[in-house]
Amino acid sequence: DKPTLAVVGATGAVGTVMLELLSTRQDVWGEIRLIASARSAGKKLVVRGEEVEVIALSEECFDGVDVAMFDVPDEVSAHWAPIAASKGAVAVDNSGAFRMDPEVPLVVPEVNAAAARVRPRGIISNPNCTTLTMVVALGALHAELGLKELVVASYQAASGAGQPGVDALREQLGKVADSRTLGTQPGDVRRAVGDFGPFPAPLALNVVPWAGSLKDDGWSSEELKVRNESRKILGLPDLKVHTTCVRVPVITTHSLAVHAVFENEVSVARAHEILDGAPGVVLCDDPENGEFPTPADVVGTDPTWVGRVRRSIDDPFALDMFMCGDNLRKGAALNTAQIAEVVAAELTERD
Ligand code: 2RA
Repeated sequence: DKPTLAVVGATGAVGTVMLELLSTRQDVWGEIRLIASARSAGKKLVVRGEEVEVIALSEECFDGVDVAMFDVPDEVSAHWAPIAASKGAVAVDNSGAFRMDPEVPLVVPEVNAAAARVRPRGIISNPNCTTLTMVVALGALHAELGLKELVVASYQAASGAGQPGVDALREQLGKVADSRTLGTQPGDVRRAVGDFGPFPAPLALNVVPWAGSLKDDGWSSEELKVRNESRKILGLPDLKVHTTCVRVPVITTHSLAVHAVFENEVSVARAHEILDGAPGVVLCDDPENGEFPTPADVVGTDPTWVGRVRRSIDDPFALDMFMCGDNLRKGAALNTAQIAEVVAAELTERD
């Protein structure tokens, strides 16, 4: 029998993309159960071309479930993923609740699929979307060249802050679109926009060097996630990572400028060869013809797009690159679906 899948958080921004993916990817699932908060129970959503009624989250929801995906806030996952696991399901969690737990693998199937098999708590974590924007391409380069150090600046889309982020950006853009003068005087955009939504400054006509919450020594939680999660996924606990996370007025698709230092001398030709052959990566690097990834072109696609590959002028061991990935797809729903499929294959093989 095909395994039973539960989607917890089916009505959210990532949940919506998840239903679309489950309807278009190879169908490895028997029953798909849709679960959300009591507020959304009774709603009917379409998955695999059929209407399915959403049920309210409860312990009984997990009866007979083989794999339970969680696309919910950290505190909801922290409470419910262990309950799903105690009822025999493998929980695949897209929140930050378990990512750095040494007993929970943090999995990107193209990089460390085997790690999904060792899950003492019955939970597998899906990385943060910003980490996911670069780690597939970096994993491929690391396997050949040995990664030593990363310097990263992110250009993160509004939907990383959920639907309220998207709503806020659209509203702000509406308020500034018709002006011929906004953006020329200090504070004029701030005053015109009024409400910043989930961001600490206006996002329209602006960039905001902040994502997440304040941690020790001035670092943001997002910057620490990029560092710690990259180390865990790549199996490089001592990797040096320097990150600045920035929000930009893009709806969906995160971008990253990456300076990567390797153990071995690098060349653009070798990097192109590696990236071109890497599963889940699209090399788009022909600046002479204006070809490089941009969020507006990448949004809605599955792979990590890499362009502007250059060898550092001052370090023959370092590459500079620009990467883009849809933060709701590979950055969230797609990677979760891929992990769940790895588990489904394992369960089916075991039967
Ligand atoms: C963001 N990475 O873009 C976060 C969401 N998980 O805000």
